[in-house]
Amino acid sequence: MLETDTDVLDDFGEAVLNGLSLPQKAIPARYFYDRRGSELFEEITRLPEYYPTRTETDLLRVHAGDLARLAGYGRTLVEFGAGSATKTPLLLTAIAAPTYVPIDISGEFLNDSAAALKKRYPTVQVLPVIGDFTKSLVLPRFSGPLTGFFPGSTIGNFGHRAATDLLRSFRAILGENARLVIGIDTRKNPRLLETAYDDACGVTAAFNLNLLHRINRELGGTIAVDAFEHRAVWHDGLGRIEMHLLANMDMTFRVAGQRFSMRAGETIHTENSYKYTPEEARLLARASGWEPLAFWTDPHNCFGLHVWAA
Ligand code: AVJ
Repeated sequence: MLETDTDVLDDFGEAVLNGLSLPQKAIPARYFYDRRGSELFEEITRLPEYYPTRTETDLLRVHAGDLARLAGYGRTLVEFGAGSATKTPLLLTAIAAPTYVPIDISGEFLNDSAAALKKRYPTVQVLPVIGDFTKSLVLPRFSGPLTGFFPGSTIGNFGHRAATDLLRSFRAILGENARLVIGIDTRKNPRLLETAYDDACGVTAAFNLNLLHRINRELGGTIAVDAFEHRAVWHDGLGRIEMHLLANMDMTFRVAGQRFSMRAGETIHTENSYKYTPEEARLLARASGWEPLAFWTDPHNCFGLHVWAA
């Protein structure tokens, strides 16, 4: 019988085999973002139901003057992630950053977006760093204090303990007198949250189900994707939206030579997206060694833009 050699499995393969072996099956959310997944996420950010992207973008625009005063004018800007074509330029211009340092795990994605930015802002020095900012990471030396940028409520994908550890490590990476501009999604009416994560056009469903296609494609999976449904549920006690893939029949399948079975009604947990009240966000700052400096929100209190000081 042909068995896939577990030794040759990459990070993704290992995470999937481990995750499918848990009593509550679970796969970390960072594996959504293959090429197709990244395209689908782009589409999500333009959905009427998905308020975070446009709300945060508006906040960056409206508070450009405040950012210039509070977020470190003329400093090197370090972004945790490859950067968004609309949000990054807004902060870069607001603080008149001479140098931009995007950090991302995907070299391909990073170089594409760095090249695009260089073209639009020829006077900004762009120094991409390929690396995993959830692991230990050292930046080249820069003169003067740094400003970090962590938009999109990406922090919401981390549990409270992991979020605190991550923000603490950002502080260590950025060094003395740093600032952090961070977007954090707000706790709100569960119906609004569930709609934002289960849109009428089914784009978020396609984004979630793409993970199964990715497993089939990259890990020789035999999963019947049609036998799964997208679910988004708000968990009030934990303050998070959970995304799941729900099996609608009993089934067995193989991944990388290993056999798995699922019962009808059983799920694979694919994402947590934690939400914070403004007070909880400030507690998160202090718990990870940052001092909250400023907080702005939209008229509906949908999304929070924070500036913290080291
Ligand atoms: C990119 C992690 C911030 O949690 O809102 C969007 C990802 N998942 N729709 C989020 C996502 C479903 C998004 N983050």
